[in-house]
Amino acid sequence: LEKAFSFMIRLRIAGGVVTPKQWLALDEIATTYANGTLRATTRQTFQYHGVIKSNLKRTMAAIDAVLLDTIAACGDVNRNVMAATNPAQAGAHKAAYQLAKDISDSLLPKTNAWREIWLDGERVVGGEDEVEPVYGKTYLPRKFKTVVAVPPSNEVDIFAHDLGFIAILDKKNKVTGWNVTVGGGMGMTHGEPDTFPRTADVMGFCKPEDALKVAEAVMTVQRDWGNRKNRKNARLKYTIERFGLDAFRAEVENRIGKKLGAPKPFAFDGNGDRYGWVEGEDGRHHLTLYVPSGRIKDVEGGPQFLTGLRRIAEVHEGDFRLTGNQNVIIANVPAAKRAEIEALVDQHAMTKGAGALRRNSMACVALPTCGLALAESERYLPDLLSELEELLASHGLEDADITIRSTGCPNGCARPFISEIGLVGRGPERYHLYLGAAFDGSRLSKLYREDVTAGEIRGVLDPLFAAYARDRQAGERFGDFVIRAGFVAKTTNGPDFHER
Ligand code: SRM
Ligand code: SF4
Repeated sequence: LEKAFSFMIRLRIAGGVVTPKQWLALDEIATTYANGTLRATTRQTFQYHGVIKSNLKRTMAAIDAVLLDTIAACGDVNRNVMAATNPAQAGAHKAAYQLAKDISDSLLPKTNAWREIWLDGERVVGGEDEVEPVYGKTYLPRKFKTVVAVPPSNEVDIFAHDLGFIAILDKKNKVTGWNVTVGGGMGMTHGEPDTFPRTADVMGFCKPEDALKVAEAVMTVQRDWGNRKNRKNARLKYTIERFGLDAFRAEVENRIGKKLGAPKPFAFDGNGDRYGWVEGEDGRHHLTLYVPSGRIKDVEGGPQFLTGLRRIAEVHEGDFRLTGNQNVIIANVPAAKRAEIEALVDQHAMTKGAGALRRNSMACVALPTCGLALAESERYLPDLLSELEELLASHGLEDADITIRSTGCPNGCARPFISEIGLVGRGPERYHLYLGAAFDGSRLSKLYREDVTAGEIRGVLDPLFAAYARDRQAGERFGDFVIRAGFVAKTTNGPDFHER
C-alpha cells in the first residue's frame, strides 16, 4: 500500500487578479481536494495545502478549467509576476497590471510538459529535445522574481525582488515610463555570512515600449552570468555584487541595443495595504479586507472568510485582487452594489481593518506544512500580536503603524528583513529579532537580539516601545527611531547586513 502523500500546490496568477467565476472554482477545489482553505501568498497568488497524490490530476484539471495553471509558480524560472493593486489609481494600475501580465506571458517556459503530465495533453514528438527559446536547456541558475510598483505605495516591496519596474507618472497619473530595479532578495542561511538579504538598486529608466525587452535582457544576463556552481550564491543579488551594477547595466544595454535613461525621482510612503473602501478615479468602489496571514477559511465563532467571499463571488460584478501582503481586495464594485457587498462582509465577520500592528503584519506559512521551518510563524503570530498590541497600548502607542513580519526560517518568505520588527525562526519557539528597516521597504534591518524565546519577545521590546513613546520626533517611524536612539546600527545594503 502506498503512503498517503500530500502536496502543496501553488498557482500562477499574474498581478493577483481573479474573476468571480475563477474564485468560485478555486473555492470548490479547496473544499473538494485540499484542506478546506485557500492561502493567499506574499506573491499575490494562492496555495493549496493537503492535496493527496491521487487527487493531483483532478485538481490540476479543475484549475485548468478556469484558465489558470501552476506553470512557473516554482522552479528556476521567472516566478509569479506581482503588480501594484491600488484600484483607485485606475489608469496606472491598468498599465502596471498589463506590464506584469506581458512579462509573465513572455518569460513563461514554452514547454508543453505541464499539459502532458497533468492534462494528458498530446506528447510533442521529439519534445525531449525541445529547447526553451529564452531559458535554453538549463533554465536559470535559481528562481527569479519580478514586480511592478506604482508610487506612492510600495505594497509589492520592490526592493526585495530580482527585477522591478517603478511607474513614473505624469500629473494626470499616466505612466510615462519605468525605473528599473535589480538585485533584491531576502533569503539567507543562519551562520553563513556570505549569504544575505539585499535591497535592489535602481538601475535606470526605460520607456514603456522598451520594458519587456529590458525584462528579458535582465533575466538572460542573470541566466548567463549567475553562479551555477553554488545555489546559495546563485540569485541575481549575488551576481550584481560580483560584477557591479555598472557592468551589469552595460550588458543589459548591450542586449537591448540602447542606453537606459537616468532614474527619475519617485517616493514611496509604505509597503503595506490601505484597508477599507476607496473610490477610484472611474467612480468604482474597492474594499481591501485584512485576511490574517492570507488564510481564507471559516473560523468557528469568528470570521468566515471562505463562505463570506464565496457569497460575494456569487453576486460580485467586478474582480478580486490579491495583494502582496496576503490580503484581498473586492475590486470594481459599482456604487449600486456597495451596500450588498458591505452587508455580506459584516454578516461573515470579515474585518475591514485591524489594530495598527496587526494591519501591518505578515507571517509565512511555516509549520505544519513547510518542510524548511525551524519555528512556528503563521500559527504563532496572532498570539504574539495580541501580546504586543496590549504592550503598545500600555505605552499609548496603539495607533502607531509599525511593520512586523515573522518567518519560520531565514529564507524570508514574508520578507522579514525589510520590516521594522522582524522575527526569524531559529528553532522551536526561538527567533532572531531584527530591527531598523524602513517603513517604506527601502532599507534592511539589523540583528538586534539572537535566539529570543517566544516568552521573552514582549520583555525585549518593552523598553524600546517605552523609549519610542517618550523620545520619538514628530512623524518619526519606529524603524528610523531605533537607529537614531542607538539600539541598532543602520544597514546600508546586503553585504553589511551582518555587521553589528
Ligand atoms: Fe518562499 C521556499 C512559502 C514567498 C524565499 N517558500 C518556500 C517553500 C516552498 C518551502 C520549500 O522549498 O520546501 C515554502 C512552502 C511552505 C508551505 O508549506 O506552503 C514557501 N514562499 C512561501 C509563501 C507561501 C509564503 C507565504 O506565507 O505567503 C510565499 C509564496 C510565494 C508565491 O506565491 O510564489 C513565499 N519565498 C517567498 C518570498 C517573498 C517574495 O517572493 O516576495 C521569499 C523571499 C524573497 C526572495 O526570494 O529572496 C521567499 N522561499 C524562499 C526561499 C529562499 C530563496 C533564497 O534565495 O534563498 C526558499 C527556499 C529555496 O528556494 O531554496 C523558499
Ligand atoms: Fe517555510 Fe522558511 Fe518560507 Fe517560512 S520562511 S514558509 S519556514 S521556507
